[in-house]
Amino acid sequence: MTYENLLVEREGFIVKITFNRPKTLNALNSSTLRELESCLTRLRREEKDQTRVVILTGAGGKAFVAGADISEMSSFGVDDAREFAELGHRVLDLIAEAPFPVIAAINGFALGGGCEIMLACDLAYASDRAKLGQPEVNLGVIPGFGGTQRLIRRVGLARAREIVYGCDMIDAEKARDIGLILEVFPHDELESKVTGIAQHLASKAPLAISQAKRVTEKGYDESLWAAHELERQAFGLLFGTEDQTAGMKSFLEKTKAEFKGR
Ligand code: DAK
Repeated sequence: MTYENLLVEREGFIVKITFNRPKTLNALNSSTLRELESCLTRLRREEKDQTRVVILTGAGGKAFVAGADISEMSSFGVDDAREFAELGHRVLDLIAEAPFPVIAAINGFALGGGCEIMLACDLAYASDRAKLGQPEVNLGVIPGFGGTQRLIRRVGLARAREIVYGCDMIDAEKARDIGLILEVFPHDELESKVTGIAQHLASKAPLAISQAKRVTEKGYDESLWAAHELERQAFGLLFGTEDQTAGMKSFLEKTKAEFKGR
């Protein structure tokens, strides 16, 4: 897969997607979003069996993604803005609903749409140089890629309002303390730490992870009863997989299971 604005590299079951517009601090234009849509769709369809974990990061060492591309957005009318928002929502839903975990490696600025991409990922880790935030109100708009709603769910209503109203940048340690990201690593170690986490997840039963992701994602907005029903269905379904047989057999025989994703 080759793209103009993304670098896509595969190592075994792990795919690293790097936003690659360093001159604009990896700002998200429509063409980058369309490329990400096409890349994620391909990983979910044609490369489903080979893909267990995806890592998202930014090129240039200074930014993950510094937001939606303001030069492109500045000329939008109402219809363009709506179309752009729909594209952004589609792409972020592809991340949130992917059958594999997506990890954000925040190696610099993650602002506006960049922070929203991170919020759609399963796990987020940051370098000690990262700065996060939702500065859209400074531009006379609000987060447009689902950020307001995902932010509330991540850090709570009051904290989300403080972040969106105030537009202030949050450093990595504060982001960790308020639950926006999981861990902070020294800048030069971020890549190897995140790769280690991805390898750890890639060794687990992929269909079980996929169901755990689906049930936690969908169940979050359901009633407790409906969410428990989703869990019961997924639990039952997994007993029809080779991985369940292999996992339990390996436990009883005190060996390490090799999961096939079947
Ligand atoms: N868009 C376009 N270009 C950007 C950019 C961005 N978001 N961020 C940085 N750049 C460009 C700069 O213009 C500059 O380009 P040149 O001047 O060199 O040509 C280059 O990247 C380097 O940036 P700086 O020179 O500014 O670098 P500094 O280190 O001094 O500052 C910074 C870094 C990240 C603090 C600063 O660049 C900055 O404040 N950037 C903008 C951050 C921001 O406001 N991000 C949020 C964007 S708004 C919606 C859909 C989506 C959204 C909203 C609504 N609907 C459809 C309803 C989402 C909105 C956003 O994400």
